[in-house]
Amino acid sequence: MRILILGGDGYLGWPTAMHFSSKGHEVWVVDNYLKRDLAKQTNSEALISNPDLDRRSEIYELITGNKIKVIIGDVADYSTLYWIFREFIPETVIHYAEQPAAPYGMTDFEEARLTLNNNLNTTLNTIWAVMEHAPDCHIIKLGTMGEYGTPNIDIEEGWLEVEHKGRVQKFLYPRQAGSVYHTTKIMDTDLLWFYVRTFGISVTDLMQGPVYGLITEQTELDKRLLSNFHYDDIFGTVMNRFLVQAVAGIPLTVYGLGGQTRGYLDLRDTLQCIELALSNPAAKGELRIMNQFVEVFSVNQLANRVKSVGNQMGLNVGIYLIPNPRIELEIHHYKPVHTALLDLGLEPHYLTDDVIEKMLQVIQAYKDLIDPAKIMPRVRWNRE
Ligand code: USQ
Repeated sequence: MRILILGGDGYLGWPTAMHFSSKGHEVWVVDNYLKRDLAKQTNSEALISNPDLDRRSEIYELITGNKIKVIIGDVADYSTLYWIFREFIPETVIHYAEQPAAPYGMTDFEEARLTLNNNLNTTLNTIWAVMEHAPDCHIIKLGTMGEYGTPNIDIEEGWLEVEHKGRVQKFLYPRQAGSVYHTTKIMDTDLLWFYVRTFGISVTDLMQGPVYGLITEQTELDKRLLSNFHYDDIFGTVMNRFLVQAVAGIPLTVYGLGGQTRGYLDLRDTLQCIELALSNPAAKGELRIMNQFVEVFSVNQLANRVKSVGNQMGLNVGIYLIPNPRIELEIHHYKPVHTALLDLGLEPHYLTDDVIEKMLQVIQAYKDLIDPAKIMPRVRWNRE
């Protein structure tokens, strides 16, 4: 299959590219290094400095014999995406080309505007490139569980049937995000839904929870193929941050009461879920929404798991409850449905003690690269 990956340099994009290329698909990746640039500007560089995409693709080809074609370009610029689609005519496009960090978008006005402009333009451009040059192409779009927020009712998988004054209709599940970044994902879903119901394109929108981990089958081939793993307060997700803090001997930074609950998944399961979506495409005129996570944990539960495994390994792991830099519920109901991907055949990797231990061991090799200045939160939702 011809697979186009937008945002191919990212934490998820690069492992996805190697995964599909290793299965014999023809893979092109596009990226403009936006995330690398923002990370540099904010002193939030990844733990392991990765070679650029051209170099990573060369290394990958030398080791495996498989090719990944790299295009350095901005998906938010339609003329770039237009020629790529005209030339490649992808059968599936996987859209990761977004500013992915909630704290970054909450920094100030310019950061909010960049997040909004980039994320909505990349989505609109993808939709139009498909409609104009590859109308049969299936769009797989990475959304977020954060679109739903933390409502006081169970979270359904994308849609909710509403009965009102004796009549019934299915609507997008009500969404109320906790950051401008998460709000752009809601807007993306609305845009996709408009073009699906009006022009009949085929879309899978994956509501993903926070991802952890840095190991996939292909990253094991050579350490230069590792994903760009962040542990900073801006681009790092909570579990990855806790793993690095445990190795560095810094108490785990639980925000507020630590009852914030989310659905988590292993990086390897992101690849599995994307593959399941790709092999079982949405129909034309269908917006298929699937909740993409494996297990539900509170921040306190994650911290306690890392502490317990870390201490068994001889690390000295403490937990530090710090004032929450975000505005979010710290104790709340959280019961999201997540059966669609399991029904398609997802075989989850669970967060066992062995998995935590293996991740800590990998990170221990990079202990000297950990910069403690990147740990404490620098962005606050409350601007006072
Ligand atoms: N948290 C801590 N301590 C930390 C970091 C985070 O207690 O040191 C808490 C946060 O306050 C939050 C929870 O952990 O309640 C998750 O935070 P996160 O930074 O791991 O995740 P989030 O900002 O929501 O964003 C991440 C990805 C984003 C993706 C999202 C899925 O950056 O791209 O969309 O996870 S979800 O959280 O389900 O919306």
